[in-house]
Amino acid sequence: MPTLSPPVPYHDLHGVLVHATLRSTSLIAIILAAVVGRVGAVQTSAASQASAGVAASCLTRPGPSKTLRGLHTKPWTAYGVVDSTKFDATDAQWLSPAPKILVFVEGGSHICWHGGQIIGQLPPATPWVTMHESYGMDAHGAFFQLENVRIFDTGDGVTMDLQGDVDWHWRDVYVKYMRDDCVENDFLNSGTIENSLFDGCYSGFSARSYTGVKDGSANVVTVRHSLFRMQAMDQGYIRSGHGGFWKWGSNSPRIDLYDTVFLMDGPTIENDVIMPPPDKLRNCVGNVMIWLGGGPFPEPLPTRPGCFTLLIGAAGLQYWDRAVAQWKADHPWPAQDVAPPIVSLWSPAAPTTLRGVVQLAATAVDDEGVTGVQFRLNGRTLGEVTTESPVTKFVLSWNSRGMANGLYTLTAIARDAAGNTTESAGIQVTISN
Ligand SMILES: [Ca+2]
Ligand SMILES: [Ca+2]
Repeated sequence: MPTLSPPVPYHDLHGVLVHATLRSTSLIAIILAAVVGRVGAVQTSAASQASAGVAASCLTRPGPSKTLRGLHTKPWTAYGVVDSTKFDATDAQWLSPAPKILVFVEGGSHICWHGGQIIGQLPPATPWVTMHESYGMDAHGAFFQLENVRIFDTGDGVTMDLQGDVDWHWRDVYVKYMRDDCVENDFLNSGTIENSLFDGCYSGFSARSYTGVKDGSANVVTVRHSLFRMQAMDQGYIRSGHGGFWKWGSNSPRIDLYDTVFLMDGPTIENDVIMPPPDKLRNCVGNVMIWLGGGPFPEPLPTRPGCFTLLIGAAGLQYWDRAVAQWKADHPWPAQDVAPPIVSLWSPAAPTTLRGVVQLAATAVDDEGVTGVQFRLNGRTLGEVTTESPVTKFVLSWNSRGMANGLYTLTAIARDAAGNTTESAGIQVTISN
């Protein structure tokens, strides 16, 4: 009997995919030795930079202070913020299913934003066009410093999309499951990202202008000691998948790139690129590209020594997992988990007929982590609780002959470690055996 397949292929991040992009085992061994040697070096330099306070917290600067607290369930705005205002949002959380700008801050120069958690709640099946209008945060003003904020499940993580948003600075930011751009800088300003984790982006870093935006090709964006992972989304611009890291044009800024790790599990489905455009890459030292996709890595690597190291397969995945674990150890997070997971049915994704043994699949993601997904038919549980494999996917093989023929509503319930649960929207299925 037929089994259901996902509507389109998705990539298995945790599959062990070792591809022969390197020509000899000895060369692989040399590169692995060099990279393994540098794991310590990168982490040491990142840790020393964090502890040395290359950029001390902007809360220590002079200026008026505002402390934000509590759980906000509606979008929040601050217009006309005076120069050098410091927002301490350490004890604030935003949790909203609205496809809107969840936090909007606009004003003068040298605004400081520290901490807080911004959590979207739109399920993975939400169309891209809706997610495209959703933003974790709009940060407007010259010399805006953003630090220690966590953002989950919006379209863009943070956007600086005004001409005056010059010389922005992010550090210790954590952006997860971002359905459009993890970083949006479409007015092509200079900016810096450091010590930040981008764990699951549809597109990585956008600096591609609208008409009327000033030429930014003399500007520079600097990324250092950071981690970027692309994540195939159920709903992309045209189809499922993900873009590349750099959404860049001829008038976009130059790039300085240091000690940053990138993970890619398949080709880009967007009009963008995985590697920094060669004519835009100014300084480049100590970066790692992890390729888990099929076939050889799809773009040329920069030839300059010490710029990028390519890792593939299990060694690459291990390198990534260790780097993320180190980042999280360096960024302890005491906040209570207030947010339930987001979950949608992935297969079937539309009304269908089930016969025999079928594969049921849900996509579920949590701001912290999903511990399991349980499928239900008319509210009655089906089979065992499923665990995540591959990343974001929960699959149950189920024999539909155990249920009488007829029309049912299929749902999936996702649970996080704190016991928060969400039940997906239902899909009508007809069992016919
Ligand atoms: Ca965007
Ligand atoms: Ca949670």
